[in-house]
Amino acid sequence: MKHKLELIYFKMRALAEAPRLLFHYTNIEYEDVMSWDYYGKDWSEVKPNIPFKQLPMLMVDRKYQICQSMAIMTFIENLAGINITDPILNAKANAIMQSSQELFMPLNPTVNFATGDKFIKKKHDMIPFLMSRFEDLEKAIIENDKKFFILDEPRACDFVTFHHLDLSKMLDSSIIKKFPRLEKFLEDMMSIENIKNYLNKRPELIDVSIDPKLIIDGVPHPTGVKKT
Ligand SMILES: N[C@@H](CCC(=O)N[C@@H](CS)C(=O)NCC(=O)O)C(=O)O
Repeated sequence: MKHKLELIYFKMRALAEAPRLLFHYTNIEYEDVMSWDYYGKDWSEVKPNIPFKQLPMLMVDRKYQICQSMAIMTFIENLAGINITDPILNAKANAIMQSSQELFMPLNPTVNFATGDKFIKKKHDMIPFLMSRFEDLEKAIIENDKKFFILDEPRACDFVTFHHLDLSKMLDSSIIKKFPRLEKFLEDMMSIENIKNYLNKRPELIDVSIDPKLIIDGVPHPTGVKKT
């Protein structure tokens, strides 16, 4: 059964990115909609009525509200019929997905919003955590001995990991270079045709650490939760 799928979010490259990548990989049609366009109101008015008061949220058939980006990922995998059914592999995949998702804070807000000295301090403070988590991820992908983290084809955990590793390059491009197996993983993900196409056409994130903006339909917009 085909569903109407609307992914509601803001102007930032953060938690909607893995769902977008997975939608493109699985060729599932969906629409990206900004919160203010969907609701016709400012986020401050919308927030109290959203199930967990945050976005992204996937609206299914204008009826079901799926919050929490990891729940959205699992839902897309199930819709596409690519969910990992082996309980051990499924648990391993979830551990990878959760461990990568923990990179969200403070990596994503820093890249999308921090500027000047605040950016420098936040970056400096988070580097030990990033190094340690990247080390764990590199070890996991080497031990599993497949092309991607669990299988020879990517699954939800790979798209979540891809997003955070890819974003880390905008914080400091030298970190990922210390992890050759993770760099190879990024290359393998980027060479998947649908992913390559999506990455080439997605809004570009510019002026990180100075005055971050997303270029949407050719127009630079400051990152954030407000209509511009
Ligand atoms: N655990 C949630 C976190 C969602 C989250 O932090 N959303 C942020 C944007 S990335 C948000 O809604 N910010 C606006 C607000 O909290 O009012 C998830 O994975 O979806």
